[in-house]
Amino acid sequence: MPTYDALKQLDPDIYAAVTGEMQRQIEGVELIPSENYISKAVMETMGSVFNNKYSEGYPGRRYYGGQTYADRVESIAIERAMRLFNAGHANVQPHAGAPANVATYFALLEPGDTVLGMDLSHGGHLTHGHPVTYLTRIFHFVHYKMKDVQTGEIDYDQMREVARREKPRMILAGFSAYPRELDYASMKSIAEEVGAYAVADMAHIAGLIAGQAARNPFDDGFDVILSTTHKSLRGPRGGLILSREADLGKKIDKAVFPGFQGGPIMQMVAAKAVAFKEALQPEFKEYARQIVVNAQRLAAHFIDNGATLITGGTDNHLLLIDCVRSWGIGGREAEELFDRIGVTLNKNVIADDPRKPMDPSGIRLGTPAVTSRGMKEAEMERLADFMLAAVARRDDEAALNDLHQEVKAFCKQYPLPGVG
Ligand code: DSN
Repeated sequence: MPTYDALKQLDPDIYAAVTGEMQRQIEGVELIPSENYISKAVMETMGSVFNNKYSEGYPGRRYYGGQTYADRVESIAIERAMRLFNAGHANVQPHAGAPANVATYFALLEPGDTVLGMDLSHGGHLTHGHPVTYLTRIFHFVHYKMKDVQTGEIDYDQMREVARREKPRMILAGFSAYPRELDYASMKSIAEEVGAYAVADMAHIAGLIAGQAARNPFDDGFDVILSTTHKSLRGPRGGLILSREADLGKKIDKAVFPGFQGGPIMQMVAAKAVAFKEALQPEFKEYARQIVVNAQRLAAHFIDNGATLITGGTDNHLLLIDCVRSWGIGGREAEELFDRIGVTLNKNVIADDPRKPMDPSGIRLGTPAVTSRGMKEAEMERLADFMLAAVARRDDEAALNDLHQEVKAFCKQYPLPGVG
């Protein structure tokens, strides 16, 4: 386990917070579907001397000197990302997912252009055109929804009608809270008909695509894939933009730098390269497969015990539970209840939620992190049982304390990757 000796000596307050967080992660169950545990090699690279380097530009075309090693790591990261996703071009510099999305809009759109993306309460993301973002001051967003929340089916005929009427310049696939596989071929055909770019925001499922446990939108002709690197892909926090054609990549490079960002965060670029190497190994395929198997077992166990899941199950790494229908409590109450027993997840809106985002009807949970910890189907049932017991005994302080101790003891059997 890391000892953080220098930090302890210099700054006891931050040392206490870092070690406190480490302990929280060791003793708790992480079910937030966008979180994961990086390996020790990725963590070492993130803490490396590349932090000290400015590298505006791209390999072989930098504005400052001293780029021998920065060029090397960025070139390796680009080559590995392209190989992993079968892409014609990769930009590994976006600082995070939202900047990757914004830079792509700047690369491919003009102010006033229309984007057709998934509605937030049906699973989309803020950057797909929610009115709270500044993006809606620049671009015009229209949205599609599920036609049936029982199955999660999207109405592609309606999407085509909206596209014919609104003439979007970009059609966005992708989500942060949708448990089903999308029909990329239909979306691409709609995009082609109206002359739009087909762009997939795969931040949540990038690890599943890399591990071939989910479909790669490039196989259906998508133009661009956007991603983060820290979710199911299990790398450092950061963003990634891939394009099928190298030519589009030139526009994207210009938009990322100098269009939108300054210097790349080079220790993260290096750590992305390391994570991509891990994802290229045969065992990553098994990891990706197990994420989905675990999510499906978790879903089945909740359903068998009377819970209502949005779309009735999952094809990927995440589940959405309607807590009001399932247990007569709101999402915030459920999040706080599970926190009490050491199970971390997040409250989440459900489709056309009548409640407010800070106290919605649902919770969102997922399996990338627990799968990294080595848990399999039997452990998923155990986790669901802890949570169901907490719901049943939610007014019994002593029972919740006992459950918390049980969760801690359970977690000790599964060492935290990167930490031990
Ligand atoms: N915060 C990420 C998630 O949890 O889905 C998306 O930005």
